[in-house]
Amino acid sequence: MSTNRKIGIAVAQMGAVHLRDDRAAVVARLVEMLRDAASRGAKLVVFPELALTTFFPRYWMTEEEAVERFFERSMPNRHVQPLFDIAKEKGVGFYLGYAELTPEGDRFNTSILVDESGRIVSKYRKIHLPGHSDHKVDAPFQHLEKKFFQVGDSGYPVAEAFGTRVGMCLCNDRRWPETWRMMSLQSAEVGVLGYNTPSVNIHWNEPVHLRMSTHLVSLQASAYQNAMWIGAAAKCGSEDGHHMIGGSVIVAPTGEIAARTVTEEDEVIHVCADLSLVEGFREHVFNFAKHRRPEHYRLIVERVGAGEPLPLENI
Ligand code: CDV
Repeated sequence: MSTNRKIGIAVAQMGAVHLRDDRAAVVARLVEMLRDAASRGAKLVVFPELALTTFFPRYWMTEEEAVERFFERSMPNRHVQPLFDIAKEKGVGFYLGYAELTPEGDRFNTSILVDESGRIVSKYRKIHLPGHSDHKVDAPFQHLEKKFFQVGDSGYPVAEAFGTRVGMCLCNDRRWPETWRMMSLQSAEVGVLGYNTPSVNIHWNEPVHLRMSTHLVSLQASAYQNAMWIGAAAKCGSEDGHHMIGGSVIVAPTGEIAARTVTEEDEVIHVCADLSLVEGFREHVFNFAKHRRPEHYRLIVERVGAGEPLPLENI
C-alpha cells in the first residue's frame, strides 16, 4: 500500500431518540448529518448503535412487542432509503446500527457498512452483549440485550472499502481487546463503533465520570495497540428521562483524540485521517509478523473465565 493515503472520516453523534419519535423523523436527522459530513469532505460517516430507535433494551416487554416496534425486517427499507440515496448522490458512505429481524426469525444487534455508491458492503452482528434477560423488577430501568438479541454470528468482518480496510463493532465490544485485535490481524486501518452507554449502571455502582473515562481509555489504548484510526459515535443525552453519555471521538493510531464532540445532541465531527500513521506503527513497534508470539497466547482462545495459573515450565 502506498503512503500519503488519506480518508475523510466523520462521526455523526445523535442526541436523544424518544419513544414517540418515528423512523421518518430519525432518518431526517441522519440525512442532515450525512449531508453536513459530505460537505466537509467526509467519505465515511459513523452513526450510533441502534440508531433508528430509542435504546429500547431499557424497557421490559415481550420479544414480539420489541420486534413489532423496534426491529427492521430488511435493509435497506423504505424508511432508510433516503440515506442510501444521499450516499450515492454525494459519494459518501456510512456505518449504521439497527435491530435486525432475519427472515428465519433470528434477532441481532446489527450494523452495516455502506460504500460511496450506496451499496451494503459488510454487516456485523454484535458479539459482546451486555445486560441480562430476566426482569429486574426493582431496577429503575432494564438492560435486556441478552433477552432481545442472540450473540452475533458474523465474527469480526473487515471490509475492503473507501481505499482502505474497515473493521466494525458495537458498544460493549469496545471494552474487549480481542475485538480490535481481530480487526488489526485482518489489516483493518479504520475501526468503526456505535454505542449507547447509560450514565447509570444498574449492575454495579460506577460514578458517571468513570463511565466516560473507561470509554475513552478503551478507545485510546485500542487505537494505539492496534495501530488504527477509530471513529466512535454515541447516541446520548436524555431519552425519555434515561441519560446516556456522549463523548463521541475520532482517535488516531497514536492513541490521541483527534476530534471530540462537545454536546449531547446531534453533532458532526470530522478528521482527514492520514493512513500513513497506521503504516508507520505497523512497520515498527507493532510489526505483528516480527514480534507477536501466539504460541504464548493459547489461553486467550482456550479459556473463557479466569482460572488457575499455568504450571511453571523451563525454570
Ligand atoms: N449498549 C451497550 O453495550 N452498553 C454497555 C453498557 C451496558 C455497559 C457499554 O459497554 O457501554
